[in-house]
Amino acid sequence: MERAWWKEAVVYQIYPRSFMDSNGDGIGDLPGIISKLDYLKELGVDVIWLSPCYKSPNDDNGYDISDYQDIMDEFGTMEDFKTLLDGIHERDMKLVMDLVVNHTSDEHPWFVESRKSKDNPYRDYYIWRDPKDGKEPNNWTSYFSGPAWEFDETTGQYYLHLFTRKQPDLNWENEKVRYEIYDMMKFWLDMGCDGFRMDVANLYSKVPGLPDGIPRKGRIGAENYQNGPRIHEFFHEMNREVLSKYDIMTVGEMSDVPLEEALKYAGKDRHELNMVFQFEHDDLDTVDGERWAYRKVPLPELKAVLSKWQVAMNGKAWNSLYWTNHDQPRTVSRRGNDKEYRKESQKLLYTMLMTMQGTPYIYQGEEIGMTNVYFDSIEDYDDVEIHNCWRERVIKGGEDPEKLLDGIRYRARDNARTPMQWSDEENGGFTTGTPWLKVNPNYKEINVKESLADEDSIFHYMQKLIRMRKENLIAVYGDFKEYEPDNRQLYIYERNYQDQKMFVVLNFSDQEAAFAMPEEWEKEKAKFLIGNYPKKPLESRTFAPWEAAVYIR
Ligand code: TEU
Ligand code: CA
Repeated sequence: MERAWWKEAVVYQIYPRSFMDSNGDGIGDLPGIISKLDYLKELGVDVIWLSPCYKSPNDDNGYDISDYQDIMDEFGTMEDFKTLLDGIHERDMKLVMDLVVNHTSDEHPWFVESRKSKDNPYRDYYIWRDPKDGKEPNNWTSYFSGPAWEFDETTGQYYLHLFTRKQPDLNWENEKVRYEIYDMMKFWLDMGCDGFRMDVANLYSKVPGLPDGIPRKGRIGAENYQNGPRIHEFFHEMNREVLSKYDIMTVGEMSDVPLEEALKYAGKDRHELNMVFQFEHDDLDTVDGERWAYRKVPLPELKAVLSKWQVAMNGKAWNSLYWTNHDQPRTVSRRGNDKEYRKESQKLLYTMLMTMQGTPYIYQGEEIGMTNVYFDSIEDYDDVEIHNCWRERVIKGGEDPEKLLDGIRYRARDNARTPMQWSDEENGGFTTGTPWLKVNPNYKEINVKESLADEDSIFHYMQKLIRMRKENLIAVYGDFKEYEPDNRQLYIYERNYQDQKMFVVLNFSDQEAAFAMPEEWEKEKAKFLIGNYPKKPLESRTFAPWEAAVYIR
C-alpha cells in the first residue's frame, strides 16, 4: 500500500462558532482558535478541518456562503485567517477548508444577479424552472422540511434549494459555474491551505429534466441528485484543473453513497478524491427514513457495516473514520454510556477508530467526552433544521410535540454544537458574554481543564492513541479480519501489515463479556499495546464493561 501523509494524519474538526470566543460577543472566532493551537498540538493532531468561516448571513451557520473569498464578520478578518494559517503551519500542522459548492447563500452576488431577470448573465448559475400547473416544478422536498423549490415573484419562476430557501443550488451543468469554483479553490490553495472537506459532494449532478422523485415517507427526490449522472466527470475535471496541482488532502462528504460509488470517488487510480465520508453506520439508528425516530442498534449490525467498509476498501480506496461531526449527536451519548461508563466507553469508541484502516477524524470536544445536551424546550435549540421541522409538523401539522422533542433531543445537530467546555468557569470558559447556544450544564465536571489535570482522562488516553498510531503503521495500513461477527458484546478483529499483527478486543456493553481466544491466536506471543483498563495478557478471560485492549506482535 502506498504511503501518504493524509493517510497517516489524524484530523481534528473545529466548528468555529462553538470553539472559543475571544471578544465576549458569545460567538467563537478565529482569534479564539489561534489561542488554542498549542492545546491542539498537545493533543497530537496533524490536520485541522475548519467548518466554514466565509462571509455568510448564517441561515445554516456558515453553510450558506455569500462571499467565498472573505471571512465571516463574527469570526474576524482575512488578517486573522492568515495568522491562523501561519500558526498552524508553524506547529507543523495542516489546515483543511470546508468547500460548500452545491449551493451558495441567496445573498451571494451571483444569486442577487441571477434572480433579477431571466436574461441576466448569472441566471444560469442556478436552477430555475417554470411552475408546473401553478405549483412547484416537481415533488422534491428539501433536507430541511417543505418543498425544495421557492417561487420568486420577480420573474415568476421557482429556484431549487435542496437545503433552506436561503441556500439555492448552483447549476453544475454550467461550465462557467464550475470554473468559477475552481478559481476560488485555487485562491485558498495558493494561499497555503492544505485541502478541502467537500460539503454534500455527491449532490452536484442532477438528473436532466429534474423528474419527480419516487413518493415515499421522508425526503423525496434523492435518486435524482445523489451520485448523479455527471458527478464522476465533474470530479475528474476538478481533479485535473485543481486538485492534481497541489499536495493536498480531499474528502467528500456524501450521505447515501453506496460502496460501489465510494470505490469510484476514492478509488486510488481514479483521480477524483482521496476519501469520502460515508454514512452507512450512521444511518443504522434511524427508522423508516424518519429523521427523528431512533432505535438501539444491535452490535452485530454495526460491526457488519464497519467491517464491510474495512474489507472492501483495502488496497482499492481509502476510508475516513469518524463517529461524529457538527451534524450528529455526541458519540458517547449515542453509542456509549454517557453516565456510569462515560470515560470507559468514550475511550473504547476511540480505540476502535484509531485501530482501523483509514484517516481518523476527531470532532471538537470528543477528546474530553462531551455529551448530548438534552434541552428542555424547543426554544433552547438554534438549528434551522429543527425550527423548520417544528413549524411544519407541530405548529402547522398538529403532531405530538413531546414525541418530536424526544427525537430532537436524541438526534439534534445542536448536541454537537454547544460551546466547547474549556473550564468550570461560567459558560465553560468559552465566552465572557452570552453564548449563542447554551453551554451544556455539565461543564462543571466535563471540561478541558479537568481533563488536562487528570492523568487518566479521556484527553490523555486520546493523546496516547494518537501517538500509538504514529508509532505503529500497522494501525494505519494493516488489512482487517474480523472474528465472531455475531458476538453481541464484543468487537474482535485483527490487523496484518508486513510481518506484524495487531489484535483488538472491544467490549461494547455495560456487562462483563466472556472472551474466548480464537485458536489462531493461541500461538501468538502478543504483547499489550494500549487499553482503557490495566494491562492484561491476551488470553481467554472476561472483559470488563466497555473494556478495550489492543495487542501487537
Ligand atoms: O450536511 C449534509 C448532510 O447530509 C446533512 O444535511 C445531514 O443530512 C443533515 O445534517 C441532517 O438533516 C452538510 C453540512 O455538514 C451541514 O451542516 C449543512 O447543513 C448541509 O450540508 C448543507 O450545507
Ligand atoms: Ca467572538
